[in-house]
Amino acid sequence: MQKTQALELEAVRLDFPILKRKVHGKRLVYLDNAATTQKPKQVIDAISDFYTRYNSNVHRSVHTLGEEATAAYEGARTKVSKFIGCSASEVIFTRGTTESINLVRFAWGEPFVKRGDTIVATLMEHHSNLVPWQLLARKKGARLRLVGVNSDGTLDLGEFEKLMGASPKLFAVTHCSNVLGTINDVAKLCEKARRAGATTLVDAAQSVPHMPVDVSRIGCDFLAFSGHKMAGPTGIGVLYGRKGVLDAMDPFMAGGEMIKDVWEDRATWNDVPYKFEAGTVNIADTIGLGAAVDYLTSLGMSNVRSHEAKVTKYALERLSEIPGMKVYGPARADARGGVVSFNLADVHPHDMATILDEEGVAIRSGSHCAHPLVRSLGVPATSRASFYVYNSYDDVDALLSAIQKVRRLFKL
Ligand code: C6P
Repeated sequence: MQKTQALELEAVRLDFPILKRKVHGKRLVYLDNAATTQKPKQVIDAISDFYTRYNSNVHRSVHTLGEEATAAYEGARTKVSKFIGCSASEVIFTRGTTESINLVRFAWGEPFVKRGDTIVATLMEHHSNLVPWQLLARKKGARLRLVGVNSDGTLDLGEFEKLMGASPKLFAVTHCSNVLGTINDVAKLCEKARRAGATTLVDAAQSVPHMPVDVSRIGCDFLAFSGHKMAGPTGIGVLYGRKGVLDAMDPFMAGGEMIKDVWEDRATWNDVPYKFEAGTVNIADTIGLGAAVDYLTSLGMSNVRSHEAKVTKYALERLSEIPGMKVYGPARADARGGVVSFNLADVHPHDMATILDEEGVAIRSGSHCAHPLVRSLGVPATSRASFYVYNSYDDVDALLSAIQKVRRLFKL
């Protein structure tokens, strides 16, 4: 295949200081990007600049530092809103995807889900988009139903159609599987779910960092993602919520800034999104996320997507040449994100990951916080390589040569 790359790869790699380090004396080949990505100096500098020059609380103090911090914090909200195609008042900052989904569970699920209601999710979900619905269903006496997964790693659309016939209250689905890499057609699924009367939630933890995502085109009510998976810091994430839906919801947490007025026995709520941002927020990391959005925007999300698709295609082709190799998920690289789960013969994934680490290659092994899905594959765990903007064909070659070492050690 032709080894062209859409990004200025060498320049991109220079932006990420950590890529210069060695592991066990070898060049670091970081292929654990679905767990968390590395951070460019632009993001590291933005956080450091906040603490060095204008550290202050936001929305409270009228002094210069307070004004500057508030402007930078709200500036990050505007950047995120433009990045995903919504208005700034529809962007709620949370700690990450997990907190975003739990916010919906408590603030939307508590008032709106009733006994006997149906909630539909899929077998492809990360625990963060499954366990909250199990708990909500149990508490409310509602039913949770899951759309199954076909052997090619796609959703069982026949079962989806059938479950929509039960007029579900909520449809929750991942945009891109963190195990199979499958990209789901969430615009089509959400359109059908909304026609069936459901409120819709998209887990975009593995899509917003890797491809252009426009919530107005998806047409969902909620969409959740994490900063740390998109070159931003840990501890910051986003819940997009459709304005009308957010207005009708209860607050999530109670405390400072989420109120309009408070009396001895009651309170009224601030406007969205502030109604959902109680207490002192994570200012530094929100500003860092804004810098990550700037960084990705400067690369261009279409370029990010096409670069990852090429590297993934190359990885799929090379892995499939290895005897005894089982790769999970859709065969075509254009039907999947930059996540490749695999098993080699009966080598345990933890052994695989440990030996690869000795070669400087960082992958994840385990069940990837998706036990029902991995169980359905008939294995206890998988090895998983996942790519980002700084990964190259050379990184795939390093993965392959480390796997050859595993084959030699296990005499395969
Ligand atoms: N998946 C992985 O290695 P948090 O932890 O809140 O930032 O993201 C949770 C989450 C939700 N949905 C999907 C599809 C995810 O992939 C993740 C995080 C990591 O696959 C850590 S388990």
